[in-house]
Amino acid sequence: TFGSDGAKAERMFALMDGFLKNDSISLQKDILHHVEYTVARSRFSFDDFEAYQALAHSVRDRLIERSHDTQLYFKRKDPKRVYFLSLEFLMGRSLSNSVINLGIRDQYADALSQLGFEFEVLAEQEGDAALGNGGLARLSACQMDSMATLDYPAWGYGLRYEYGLFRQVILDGFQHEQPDFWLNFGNPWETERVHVTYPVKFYGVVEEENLNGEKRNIWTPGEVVEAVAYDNPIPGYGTRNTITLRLWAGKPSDQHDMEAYNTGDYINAVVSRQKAENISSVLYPDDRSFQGKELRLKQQYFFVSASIQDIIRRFKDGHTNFDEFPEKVALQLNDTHPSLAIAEVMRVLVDEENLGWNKAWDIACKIFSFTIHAVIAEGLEKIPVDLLGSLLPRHLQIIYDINFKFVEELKKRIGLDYNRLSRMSIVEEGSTKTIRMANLAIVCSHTVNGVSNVHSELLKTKLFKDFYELWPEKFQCKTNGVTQRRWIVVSNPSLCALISKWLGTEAWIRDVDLLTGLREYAADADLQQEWMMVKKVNKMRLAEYIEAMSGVKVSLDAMFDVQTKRIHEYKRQLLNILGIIHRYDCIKNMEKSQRNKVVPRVCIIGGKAAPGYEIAKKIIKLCHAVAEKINNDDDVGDLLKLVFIPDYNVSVAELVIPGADLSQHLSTAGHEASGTGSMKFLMNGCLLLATEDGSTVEIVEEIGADNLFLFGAKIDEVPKLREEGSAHKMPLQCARVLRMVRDGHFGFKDYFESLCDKVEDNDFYLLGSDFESYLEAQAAADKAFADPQKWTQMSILSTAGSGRFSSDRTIRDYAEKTWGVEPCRFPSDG
Ligand code: GL7
Ligand code: PLP
Repeated sequence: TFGSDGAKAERMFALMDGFLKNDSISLQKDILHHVEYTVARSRFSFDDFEAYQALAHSVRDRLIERSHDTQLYFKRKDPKRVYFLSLEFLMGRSLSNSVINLGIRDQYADALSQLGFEFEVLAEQEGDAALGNGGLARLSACQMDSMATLDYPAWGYGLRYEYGLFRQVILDGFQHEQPDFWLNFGNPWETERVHVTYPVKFYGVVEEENLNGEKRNIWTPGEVVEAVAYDNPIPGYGTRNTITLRLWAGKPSDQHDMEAYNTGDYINAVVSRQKAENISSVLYPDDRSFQGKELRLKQQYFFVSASIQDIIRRFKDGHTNFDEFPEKVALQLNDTHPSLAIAEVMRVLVDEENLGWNKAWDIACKIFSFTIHAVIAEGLEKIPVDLLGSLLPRHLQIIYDINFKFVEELKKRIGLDYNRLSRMSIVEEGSTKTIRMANLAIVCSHTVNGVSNVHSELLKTKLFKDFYELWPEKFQCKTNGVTQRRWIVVSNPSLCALISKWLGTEAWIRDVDLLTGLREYAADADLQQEWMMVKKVNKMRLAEYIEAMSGVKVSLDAMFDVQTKRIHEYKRQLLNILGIIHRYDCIKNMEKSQRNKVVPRVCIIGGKAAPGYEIAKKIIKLCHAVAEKINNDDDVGDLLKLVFIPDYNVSVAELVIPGADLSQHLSTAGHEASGTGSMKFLMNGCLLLATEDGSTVEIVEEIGADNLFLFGAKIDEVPKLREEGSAHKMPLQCARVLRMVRDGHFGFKDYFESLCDKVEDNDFYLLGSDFESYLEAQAAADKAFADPQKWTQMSILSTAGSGRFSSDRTIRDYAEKTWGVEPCRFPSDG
């Protein structure tokens, strides 16, 4: 390193603009070098996939160089760092995003064309890194991009699953799950750090020992697994800073079970060693509810323990006094999944660093902050005490101790209100005693936040009211955001160029508030013309994809109406499908002469259902059954098409979102904590048809209710409507479409019966009561679409108002108000 010669180091940093050159000849040589020596193919003969691999390795070299510089710089400046702990990261592809953030996309495209390849074609060779389920996981990825771009000294920590989110395959309209063994052909972006490994302990016993008059708890584990680091570089845009997403994989430890070898059971010992790798092998594909499964708990602790060991090692490299720990470390808990980190930090500080309980607790309370992504209590993790006690006996003791002290303190503050005490307790008594992970996280964190204004209010007034009343100062709101780098610059290059042209600058890519500058041109006929052209090009791209996937030819003049997201009852894809059946029914019953008034639509639905979520799977089947009927009805032709896009993931989203005219966000009010898909559609000039839920409420504030189509019950109306239950009348149109399904109009009538029952019996998600209002909003959308100028103006205003929903804004807010970290920018322009 640079030692004590600060001036020399300063000079080094100023001089260095990287060892690798980015001119076309250097890039060509680098790519060919990797073809020959990394991919091990002849440089005179290699195919697209091999070219992609070599290209990726040459980009990786540049990323590594920058990430070394960044880390050395951080080390020298020693700023407070933020560690973002998340069990899920939905990164998607890395190639295009990396070269764009590095600012060398055009140079690479040029170099490749000299070699006879096309950048776009090679980019299509890359598979998705899908180490997460949906919105929560994609949010982590967007936030990493913003942390890098805004020069924050940040690290991401997670798990390197060998099987990412399952691939969705549709057979006869039914969802089937196939494993996503995404590492099959290697992963050119990651670097295995064979020297960055930590032992992670499980099971065993805890014994109290008396050491020189002091009591100490000694945990003797029954199993030890080694965690190995895999580093993934995250380049910032317009900066040389490149931060790291460190993912842990399990490997057998030498300490694993020497006993078994010694007793001579060699084969079983080897087989059992292999089990260590299972910890990080598969991502849990359910984004609805947690399951008290041992493997899941093991995954949580495994990644938490390795991360905390790594963080403490980095701190100790330069610091000896733990009093400084909170000045150097902020730990962000992304949902409750990593909240065992609290017990782990306490264990390390008390048992290994011997700081004493009070001092350790004081430190822990200064470093943790906690984001809640759930809306309802049932979504919160509760870990059975028996399970926790057997897997992590010392942690259970620590959690009991935290709870004991918390409850004692609480009694002093609120008296002996036993109902409230039992609601707030970290330990839930009951037939199965459980640990409430959210309560643990709230008790220890200095800041707790929701992910939209309405969600943050709900946390204060409903879900965690007791805690809010105790500690109002802890509760904050951090409305989610998405990165405009991936969601405009990478995925919609034509729109990107158009925006830059009209704003006269590319500065909005780092300073997204500049997008508001588009407002003054929203009615400009020239901009509108160019805007429509861009949309058309993107629709063409999407139409080709649809035809390739489903064989359905769609008209570019039709409104492309999209609902893509995980399939959930609360997201109400069923409402969408019932609306489509209604539309079909209306067209069929219309005089032929009237049909020219119908606004043609291509309805696009996509999303995965959790493998065990029967109702969600039926919704997918219903969508296919209805599509089959409509798409083969020549009488309806281009007036209505319905397509299901299989295997919705980040790459598919990058294709679908820019090509959408309208996008639907139909959650029953009060159920979507935020929603982030809507923000991506908004940025891409797509109009929203939505309920006033989650972040939509803020989108309305930003773009005005005139520029989108709102419908449905509001959050505070929902409880009353539910109480009225079946007493409220099902609207006739809704009853009619349900009848069509029940009568077997789309086949499979027995199979769909339970779907219809759900709506007609208790209608928890209020499809019936929102149906008319939904149809009205749809009619308003048709009317607006029939007026291209008006529609285009609304579209421009949507993009212009999307700046507030950039993850740059979210991350700056976390950094300033929650983490207390400051930018630490490598002294160069990138
Ligand atoms: C979620 C919320 O459901 C979603 O509304 C939110 O946008 C997202 C990111 O904050 O978090 N919570 C959750 O468990 N998943 C989500 O997508 C899977
Ligand atoms: N899945 C993928 C692949 C996404 O890109 C997104 C976008 O945010 C989501 C899920 C979340 O969508 P929504 O917020 O609409 O649920």
